[in-house]
Amino acid sequence: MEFPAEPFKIKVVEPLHMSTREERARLIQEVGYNVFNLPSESILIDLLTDSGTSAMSDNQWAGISMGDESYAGSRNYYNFERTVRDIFGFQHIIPTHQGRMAENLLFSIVLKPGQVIPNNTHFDTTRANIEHKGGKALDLIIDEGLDPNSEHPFKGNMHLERLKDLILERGKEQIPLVMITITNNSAGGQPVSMDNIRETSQLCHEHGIPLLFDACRFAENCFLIKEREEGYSDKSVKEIAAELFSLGQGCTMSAKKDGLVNIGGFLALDSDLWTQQATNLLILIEGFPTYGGLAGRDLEAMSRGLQEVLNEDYLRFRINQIRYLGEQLISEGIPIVKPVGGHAVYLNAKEFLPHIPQEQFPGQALTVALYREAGIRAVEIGSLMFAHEDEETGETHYPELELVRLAVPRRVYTSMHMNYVAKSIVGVYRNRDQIKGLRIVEEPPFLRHFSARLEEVP
Ligand code: P70
Repeated sequence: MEFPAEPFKIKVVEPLHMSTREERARLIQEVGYNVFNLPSESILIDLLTDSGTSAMSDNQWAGISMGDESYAGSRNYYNFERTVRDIFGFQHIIPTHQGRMAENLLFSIVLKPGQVIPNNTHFDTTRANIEHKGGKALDLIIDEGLDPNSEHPFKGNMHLERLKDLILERGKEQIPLVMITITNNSAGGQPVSMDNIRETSQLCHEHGIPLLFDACRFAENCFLIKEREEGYSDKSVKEIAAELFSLGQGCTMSAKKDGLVNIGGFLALDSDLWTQQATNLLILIEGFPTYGGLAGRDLEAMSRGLQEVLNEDYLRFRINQIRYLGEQLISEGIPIVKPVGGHAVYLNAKEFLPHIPQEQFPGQALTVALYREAGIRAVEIGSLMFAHEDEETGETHYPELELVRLAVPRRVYTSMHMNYVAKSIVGVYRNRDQIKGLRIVEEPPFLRHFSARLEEVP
């Protein structure tokens, strides 16, 4: 196994905070067994998310000092627009403060109640934005994507036959657009192949339905295409991205991931009509079109981050660092989603904790144990995030996958930190039969995982 060396030097450091097991056990109980409620200073290694947690480069920080904070027409907007057009190729670019605002704008203008939006797998905010507007979010991933042990190289792929059946059944009147999430976050950070995107694009084109990308982790997806898909090893990641985006008509983007920034996003569209409608709404709820809820300096950092993320020495390190963590866990017999995907290692909580039934949130129970035993904050991607009641029968529908995601922030932790994480998880695995299930005490009406409170089942 290769030890991935960081292709950067460290210029500024931020101390980590140590705590004892007793302190953590008390705290996690106090916050209702929900790691979103923990103060970050009580955490040693924070793998809650790769979103907004990147370390910016000296070049980005220099850009921050070049902020043009004019209300309209900031030079940073023009730099940002040029960069996004250059990489993504879409006609119109609407900046937003983060990804979910791009989703909110998009679904506010295209979606009518009762309509459906298919995706390989919707992430939580996308699903919630669609449902909040009365639409139905459908996940149409290939079967291999739901099998944690399948080694299929593109487990994020769209199930083309199911998509075709859906289009034939509902028609374009009921499907305002089709989405593809790259990489497929809810199903293990797995990439989508160019071939699959091309076929999806053709199918959509034949039926006059636009195809849009959820592009948060586009550079990682394109790097994995370069590594795994025939015919792409000699192309640059930028060329691969250009080909990929040419197959769709727009994207939503949370630049908090592959934009290498702490805040920022955008909606990019080819359609003049949709752009006009989204811009009108943007001015009402987010900001003027040349800043869209951000400061000029944020746009500059985003523009520079989007260029830097295409650096292939960086991407090789990034993908290999996560693989390095995953392979250490595999070699110790710990059940994870295979192959290791783009931005995170996903523990398979169903196999890790076979004694905890799904209605007692095995993923959340494992997340709690990782924090209590080792000060590591992960996030549950399972029943707490996605289980829901069937509208007609009232029965609870549990997701197929019960995962705990160890999302690695970009350029933040060293490979030594990955060793610590791997060693700690091995320790938790050895004592896994001590881990208890959980039940919900309090929950909000949507996106409950962010704020629910739970207790241990004795
Ligand atoms: C994550 C965060 C955000 C996201 C995403 C995809 C594929 C849109 C968005 C929304 C959310 C999160 C989850 C658990 C813990 C903390 C944060 N994903 N599409 O970590 O983007 O957050 O900018 O509104 O993954 O995966 P935004």
